[in-house]
Amino acid sequence: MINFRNSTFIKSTPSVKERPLDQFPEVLIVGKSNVGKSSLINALCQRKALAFTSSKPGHTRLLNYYNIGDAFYLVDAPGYGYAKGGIDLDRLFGEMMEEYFVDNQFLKLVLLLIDSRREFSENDLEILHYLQENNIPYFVVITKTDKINQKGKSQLNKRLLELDIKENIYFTSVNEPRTLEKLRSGIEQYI
Ligand SMILES: Nc1nc2c(ncn2[C@@H]2O[C@H](COP(=O)(O)OP(=O)(O)OP(=O)(O)O)[C@@H](O)[C@H]2O)c(=O)[nH]1
Ligand SMILES: [Mg+2]
Repeated sequence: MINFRNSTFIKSTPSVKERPLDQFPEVLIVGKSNVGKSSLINALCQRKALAFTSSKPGHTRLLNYYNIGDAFYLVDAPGYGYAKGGIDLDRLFGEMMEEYFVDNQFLKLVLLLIDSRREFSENDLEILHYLQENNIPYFVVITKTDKINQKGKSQLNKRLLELDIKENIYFTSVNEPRTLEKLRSGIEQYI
């Protein structure tokens, strides 16, 4: 069993070339800006402020490495789909990811986060197809499910079916511990 509570922030880096020296398997978290990446890291580790969260999108600009239970790194990537102060986060994300994915023998799993209230964006779909084409294991992690009602849930399920996403879907809310427990066990199977 991996002890998610035993987690520490290791480093922020603009490039995967400067990944931490200790080589652990990596689980990468990607998703649109403000989808809840940093919040999910905190919730998985049951920590309040391991990862910095913000109600303003575009907060995370670097690859952030978190050591989880000395078992693997969770890697928080910059969010895409948001341009701020002349910084093109999509370009930043694209360049960083291109480099990150190439020959990465540490990468075990990608968590693609999707806000339960939003449509899949072009970027989300691009990433999804990239992961599928390159046979990179991934989970589609739906976030903020506490924000949707029954009608929202059925719309969401319809959308997932239309996109032919049938397996490895996790419905999560940082306010619902059971949903996080399921995700933790799912992740453990890939480490
Ligand atoms: N109700 C609810 N709010 C959430 C949940 N997860 C995240 N949020 C809120 O969503 C906002 C954005 O969360 P972050 O975790 O900072 O999002 P991010 O994806 O890291 O954003 P960037 O770093 O800007 O890309 C914050 O106001 C969070 O409190 C959830 O499960 N439920
Ligand atoms: Mg963040």
